[in-house]
Amino acid sequence: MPGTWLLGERGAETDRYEDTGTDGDQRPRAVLLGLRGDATAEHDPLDELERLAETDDVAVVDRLVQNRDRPDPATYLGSGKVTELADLVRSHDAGIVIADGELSPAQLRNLEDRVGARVVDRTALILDIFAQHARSSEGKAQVELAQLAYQLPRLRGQGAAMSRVGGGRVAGGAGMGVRGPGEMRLESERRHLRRRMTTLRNQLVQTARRRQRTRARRRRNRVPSVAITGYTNAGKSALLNRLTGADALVQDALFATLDPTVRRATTAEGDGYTLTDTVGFVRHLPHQLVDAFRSTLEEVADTDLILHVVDASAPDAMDQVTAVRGVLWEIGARDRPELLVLNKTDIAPPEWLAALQRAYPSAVPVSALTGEGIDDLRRAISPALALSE
Ligand SMILES: Nc1nc2c(ncn2[C@@H]2O[C@H](COP(=O)(O)OP(=O)(O)OP(=O)(O)O)[C@@H](O)[C@H]2O)c(=O)[nH]1
Ligand SMILES: [Mg+2]
Repeated sequence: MPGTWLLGERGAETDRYEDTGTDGDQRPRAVLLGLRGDATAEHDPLDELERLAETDDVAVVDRLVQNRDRPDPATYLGSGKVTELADLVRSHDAGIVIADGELSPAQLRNLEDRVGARVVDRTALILDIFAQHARSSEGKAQVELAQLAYQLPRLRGQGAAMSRVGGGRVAGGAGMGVRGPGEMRLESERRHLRRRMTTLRNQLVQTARRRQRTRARRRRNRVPSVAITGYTNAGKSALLNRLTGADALVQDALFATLDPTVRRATTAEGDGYTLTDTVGFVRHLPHQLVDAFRSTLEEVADTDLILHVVDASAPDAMDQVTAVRGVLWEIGARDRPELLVLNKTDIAPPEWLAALQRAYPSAVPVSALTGEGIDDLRRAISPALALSE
């Protein structure tokens, strides 16, 4: 059952979040929490967090934002705001607080204790969505590995009253020889997790090797490869379907696609190439996921051409482009030729589309939904592929 183990100690024994819903809506209720260093920012970062929460079947009942540059090291929020948050949680009868960032183990723990609700950070939320959407055994193993990497420093040693020794500090000397049962328990849990992580890594290495062999074979046969990449929900799978007649899952949800799909496609001149649809990116993609999905992502880094799909109807489309390029950089794909595709022209406000075209003059506008611009895209793909020879 996915989604059970990432929520820290309090989530370990329940399936998913506990149900705190009242009346018709059975979904767990959450208050979103964010810090804003730059109050003048054009779009509210909590909008994206809300979409992530909805994708994970959580009802958002309120938001709390504090203006400060840096999180409080102990409680993330300043202490006055913590009280405000606790009141808000109580008045909405919310069972969860979702924070827009990655909280340290101590911040999570302190905030939970002071607020009286489970505190989930953005990283845990994204990991949970991935767990819900993983289908293949490789995808499941990758997600589990990422979840364990997240969980390892956050273990608390269940059942025992832990001395307030933060994770990893036991070896510092102070507590030597006076370890209580909680610490023993904690160490055995850590050992268990590490063993499982090793098993998963070994399993993933095997799959990665298989994948490398397939790629090498295609290269020998001189079949060019194109990878579709882009921000989550940009329309990557819809574009794959439009270009190849595939029936990949298209959904108005974040991270609908996790497992790569490879299809044969043909250029305007009739030359064959492979087109791969794969996992989408997001701002601050958790590093545990980047690590665990490295072999999937390397498939992108290893292609002849990257089709970078942009949702032209998103108010923050340019930021999304920057975020995607950041991940491409991180996975070693920075020197790959990139063709930008401005998707959803059917619903993008014309002035946004015009601004994007000014910013990215060689980008091709299309609508994967209506098919508009797809022929132009086909025509643009062949020279881009030829360039990469
Ligand atoms: N109006 C409009 N909607 C589109 C277009 N292309 C995709 N969509 C919609 O956008 C949503 C996301 O499409 P997907 O193809 O699943 O997006 P994706 O990039 O594969 O998303 P993930 O796999 O979740 O990262 C769906 O609701 C699609 O119907 C388009 O050209 N126009
Ligand atoms: Mg998809």
